[in-house]
Amino acid sequence: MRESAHHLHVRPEIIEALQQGLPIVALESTVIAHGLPFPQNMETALSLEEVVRQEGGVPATIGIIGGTLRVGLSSEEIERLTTASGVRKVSRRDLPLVVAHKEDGATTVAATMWIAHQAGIQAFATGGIGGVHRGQPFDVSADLPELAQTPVAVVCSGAKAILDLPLTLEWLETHGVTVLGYGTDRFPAFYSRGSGLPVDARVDTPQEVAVIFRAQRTLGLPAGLLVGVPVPAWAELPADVMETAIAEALAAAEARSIRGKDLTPFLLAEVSQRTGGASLRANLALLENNARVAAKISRMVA
Ligand code: PSU
Ligand code: MN
Repeated sequence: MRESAHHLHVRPEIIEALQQGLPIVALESTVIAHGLPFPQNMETALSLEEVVRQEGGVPATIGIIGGTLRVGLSSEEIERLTTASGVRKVSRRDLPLVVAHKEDGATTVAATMWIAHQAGIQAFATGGIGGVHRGQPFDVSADLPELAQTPVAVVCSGAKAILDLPLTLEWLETHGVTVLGYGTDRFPAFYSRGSGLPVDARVDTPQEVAVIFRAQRTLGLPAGLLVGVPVPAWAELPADVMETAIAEALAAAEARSIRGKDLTPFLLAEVSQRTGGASLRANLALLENNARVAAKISRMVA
């Protein structure tokens, strides 16, 4: 851990785990503050930590409280981020603002990766990464350049189908991010198990992921590793139901001129409403499953 990072506060349990080389899994807070409705967000945040523990890992939920970057949040702090209004969605460019203004913030995949790396954590579980937005090839999530420059293994169910998945994968290729399929050779499409687009390699065990992660480090490559885990089959949404809901959500966003950082949360909420909550069920199922897989991987890379 960098001594200079004095805006970083790491919980004692996690400092100890780092010192003893125990497996640690970082968890993000934007998905709980802005990606899921209350009270499921609070319940999910706590159950993801529990899942990591059941698999023998130490959970490190990351967020920002009063301008301090926190690695490991208490349940009171998690509650504060899930219930308070005006919690900023913090990606990399927002970090100096929340610190300077001593604000609360929920960290995206990009900001969570950066903070996890500052703390020395190598594995991270989330739902889906940001990507290139459909019809807006210049709206590229800061998650993508973060993956290109921060060496953390990110376990996710691909990128949300609200995004342009072919362009997202092209971007990752251009910038040297290795994309794995966990138990699949297709890139997962978040609510559905496959996008039909190929990954760079299929892996079937946490060991295989760890060997590739270590090879990246041996080579001195700066990039993170993207591990795509399909949503469990029982929670998957049929692609046509999904596509209809997404098309409607995109039209609603267009009609209301919703852009930039508000676009992802808006689309997620719209899609959830239009699928009668089935997309929310899928979202919760894949989050838990990804936390489990990330914990297994963390035991191999610790
Ligand atoms: N995936 C989800 N729900 C979310 C997000 C991803 O299932 O809420 C969040 C993540 O925190 C991700 C962010 O980093 O959306 C991407 O936002 P943007 O497209 O504005 O970069
Ligand atoms: Mn964006």
